[in-house]
Amino acid sequence: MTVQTHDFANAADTESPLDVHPVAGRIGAEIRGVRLGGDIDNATLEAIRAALYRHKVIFFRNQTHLDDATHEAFAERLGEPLAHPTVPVAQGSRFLLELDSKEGEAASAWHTDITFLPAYPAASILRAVTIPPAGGDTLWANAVTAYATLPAPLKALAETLRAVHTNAFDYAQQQPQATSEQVRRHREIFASTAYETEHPVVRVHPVTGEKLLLLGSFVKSFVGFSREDFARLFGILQDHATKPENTVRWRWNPGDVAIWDNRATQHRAIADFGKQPRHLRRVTIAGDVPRGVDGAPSRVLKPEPVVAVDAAA
Ligand SMILES: O=C(O)CCC(=O)C(=O)O
Ligand SMILES: [Fe+2]
Repeated sequence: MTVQTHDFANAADTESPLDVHPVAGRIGAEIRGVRLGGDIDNATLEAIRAALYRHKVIFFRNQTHLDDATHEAFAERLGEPLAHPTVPVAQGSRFLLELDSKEGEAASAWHTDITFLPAYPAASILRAVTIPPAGGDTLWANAVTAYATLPAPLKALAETLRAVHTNAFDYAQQQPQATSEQVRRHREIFASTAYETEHPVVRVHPVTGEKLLLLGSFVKSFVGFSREDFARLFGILQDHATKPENTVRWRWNPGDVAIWDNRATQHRAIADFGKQPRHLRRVTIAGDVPRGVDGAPSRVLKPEPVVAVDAAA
């Protein structure tokens, strides 16, 4: 029997020196035979970077040798690590964000990390420490194919939109099951400084040149839209971006590492694991200020930028 191979968006790169196994049809690949760490050789690092841009999220099993220090050391090889702007780093670490579920909570709304900042992270590196025997998977969606599969009139409309992203949203409204302690933590830690940034809804990826949809749960409005019109149009675009066909789902084992192109994806946890322990640690890599299709950059709204006063004026 002849096996026919047909093109699909997420095919493996025949030129890659790595052992790459695409997971879903549009996004995600597992890479085997690599040991991550600060001592990784340059050729492997470059091949990892290429696989990251191609597959948008890449997975490595059995990285149980990693601890906080070697996780950070690997991140420093990939780029410039960036601590979370409001959540204190995990004890004893320089950049690590701890995601330790208490009472079953997890980041279960679709989002791109830290888009309330203008130069939000280019990539995130997430390491699984404790994973429930069942449940607690993570989903990623491809923001490039999300744009590419829109009908032409919606592409044209999306390219004209600007969205306001903020960390100071109503957590209790977004997570109606949240305990009062979780709501308090959101307000007093996550949103202790309110950040707001206006981004283009269609961003041009600075490395691949691909157009992509920049949305997710930090978006609170479209510039010039009423609440109602925003909610409907956001729903159309966001639902399109996160259709199952556009996603990959990862079943974690402790010691797994996922690295995603945080410019080209959204992701969310699946909070189906009750009160079983679930603990992961993340390092993010600094990004750049987005530009829309017209070349216009993103704009900081809060904290209010200090405008230099011209002494001569
Ligand atoms: O807990 C998860 O599965 C995802 C957490 C998350 O959003 C992140 O690490 O950025
Ligand atoms: Fe996240």
